[in-house]
Amino acid sequence: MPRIVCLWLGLLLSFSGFGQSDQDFLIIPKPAKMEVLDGRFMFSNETTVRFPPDNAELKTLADPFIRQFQAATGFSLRTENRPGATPTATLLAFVPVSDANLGDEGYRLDVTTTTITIEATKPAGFFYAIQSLYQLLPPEIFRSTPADLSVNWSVPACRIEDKPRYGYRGLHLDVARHFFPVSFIKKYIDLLALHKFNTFHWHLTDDQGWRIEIKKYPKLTQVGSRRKETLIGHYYESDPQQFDGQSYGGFYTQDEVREVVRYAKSKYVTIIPEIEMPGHALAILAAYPEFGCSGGPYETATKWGIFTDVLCPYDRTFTFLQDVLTEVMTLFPGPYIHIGGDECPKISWKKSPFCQNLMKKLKLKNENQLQSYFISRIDKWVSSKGWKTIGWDEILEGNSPAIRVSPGATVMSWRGIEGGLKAARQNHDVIMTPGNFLYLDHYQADRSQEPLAFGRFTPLEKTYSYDPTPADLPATAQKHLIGAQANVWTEYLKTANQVEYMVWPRAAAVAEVVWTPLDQKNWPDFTRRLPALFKRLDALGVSYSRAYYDVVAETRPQPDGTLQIAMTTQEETAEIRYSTDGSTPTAQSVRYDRPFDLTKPTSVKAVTVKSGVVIGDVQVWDFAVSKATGKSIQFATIPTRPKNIDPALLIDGRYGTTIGYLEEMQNVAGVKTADLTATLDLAEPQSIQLVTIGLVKATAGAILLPKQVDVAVSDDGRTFRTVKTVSMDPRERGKKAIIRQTLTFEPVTCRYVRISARNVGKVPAGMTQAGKDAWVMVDEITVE
Ligand code: TNX
Repeated sequence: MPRIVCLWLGLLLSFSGFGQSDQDFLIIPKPAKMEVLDGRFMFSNETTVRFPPDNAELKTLADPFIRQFQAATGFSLRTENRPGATPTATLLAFVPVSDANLGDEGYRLDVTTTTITIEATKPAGFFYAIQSLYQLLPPEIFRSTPADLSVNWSVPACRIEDKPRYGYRGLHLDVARHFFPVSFIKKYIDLLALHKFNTFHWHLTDDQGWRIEIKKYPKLTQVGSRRKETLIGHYYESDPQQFDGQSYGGFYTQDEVREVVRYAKSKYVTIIPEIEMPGHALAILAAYPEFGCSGGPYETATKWGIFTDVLCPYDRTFTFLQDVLTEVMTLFPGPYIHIGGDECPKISWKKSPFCQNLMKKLKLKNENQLQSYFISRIDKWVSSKGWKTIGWDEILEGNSPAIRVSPGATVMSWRGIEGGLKAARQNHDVIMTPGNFLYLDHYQADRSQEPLAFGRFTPLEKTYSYDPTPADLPATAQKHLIGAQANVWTEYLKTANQVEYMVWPRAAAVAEVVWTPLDQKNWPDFTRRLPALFKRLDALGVSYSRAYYDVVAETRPQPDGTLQIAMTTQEETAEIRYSTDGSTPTAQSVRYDRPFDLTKPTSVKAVTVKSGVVIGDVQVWDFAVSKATGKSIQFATIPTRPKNIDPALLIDGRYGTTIGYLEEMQNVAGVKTADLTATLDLAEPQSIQLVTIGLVKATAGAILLPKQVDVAVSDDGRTFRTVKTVSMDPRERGKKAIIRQTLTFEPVTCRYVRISARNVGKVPAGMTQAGKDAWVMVDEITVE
């Protein structure tokens, strides 16, 4: 009797005596339906592949599988029309069927002990069946050289019937901020296809570089593909900002683009090119200043963000864009072209007499309507060529009954989900790409342990949890929600390895979001399949992130003044090993069984270990332990960064970090314009002689050193006497940092300690943020 396999497949398999094991059925994205059968299908040199003789497309589809199989296993599968196939040999058969249930991308994969039968209505379905077959095989199948002889080249008998939840399943890559060569783009597409994505959104142009050859406008690549240098580190890293002084550039020739498009097609991936307008267009303006309102000169951007110089809606600008899009249309298959539309400041239009006249002539009320005019004029032209427009959700802004994008325009919803849902209710097709779930440039783990990234925090589980279609969306709007896409912006991703690190495994979670039916989606079951994914990615040479295995440490200050450390890792079947002596932990280090206490400042390092092998990256923390540990603390003015602050954050044993954008600094407390004053209650009189406090300096973000820090003590918490005052210069600029200030004084016995960091108030003249309200921000306070 076949068993219906539902959520807890792993449990079922672990005691099944039918030749399957928990190494089986590790397909990502999880198929819609899967039944486990008895026995296994063994591949051998005698296995024959059969497809209808007159079906060239199926042969083209099967050939790469046969080649890869040979490379990894050393077996050469026979195709049936080759002589010598024996009737007893096992058979892999491709059988076209007509079955409306399967749709264009669905398939059935029937595995018995002697035969694998793949049924589908369209080539894409066969292609996805092969991707599932790869993943039923051992991960070594992805090797480019034969694996060792011990690998069992078999697949478990089963019956899979599968089709995608959404028709649009996308992954994006920004090649403008950093450029990636054709070889990498092909590898990226390989991985997309393996996880049953069908769309690659190629973000080809932006302020920092134009990356596609346009024959009619050679300066786009001659000038616009290069920038003279690049910002070092994070946006607010240094004040003034520091640049690397290295010219940077790159672009794809039209031949290369054609080659990539052809390659993607062979993997059933459609490429959508994005040509950004009217904002994010500095690279165009650098090459052709006549399309800007001020006439220039302009230069290709050397840092990130939003720039006020944008395309000016002259007729000649539209002629230029139409010419560019005409060439783009000869290179890509269609039907979609992405025209950007996001983050277009209106400042240059406000200043431009041309724009103001145009607005009058067109009876436009404001510059938002001018943006709408811009987008709808291009959209109309694109539609007239039989193509479909996609734009970021801003393309609906400023629409009026008179001037609006065509109903056929598709909206990519990136600023949360509301814009997308609204567009769907207005009957626009919508692709969901909400930043807080699907932006893979965000951190996926503790930022203090990670390579530099854009800022926010979107761990694997958060990405996995995303459901594009809210249950309460009316059915008429639901049908417009055609799918979802993860975006990969590359401001901080300079190398191919860094891109892969950010994308995998999170893109595998996205694959399951867009392919797997909601009732089959299950986080614990996904994590059961993760180790297999990692092995596949190892075999494919992908630099994925192991953050899923990271040890997470929690500090728990105790009333007795010790600091308890509790550690966890998401991978429950793994052990945690750690050290407290500064050494790198190994599989032989102390095993973590229960929380432990620190009595002095300590560097703790930890790692996850499975079957005696280290599987995660080493995590390192320096914990503070002092007379402040386990005591209580109060603020005179409640800090507003972070929101809803717990004052104990300043004595929780954890130092802060300034990594990320200003709002994303961790374990720091900030007050605007006022002083930051914290009073510690040491519970009983104690002798103290030293206080340390971390002072954040990020002057580009108006976070200044205080003009003075003082320490005062008290016996009753009411009358304080100052024991130490240190002055400093709030105008000190330079690299963003947390500066640890040590304040020593004659030993004094007291119960209360008050530390004040005095705010300069307004940012002094001559500084980057001159005149703005200044912040004082501090991290961990220690007392000795
Ligand atoms: C916003 S998402 C942008 C991009 C940036 C990204 C960084 C979108 C349509 N615009 O230009 O690269 O944030 O996450």
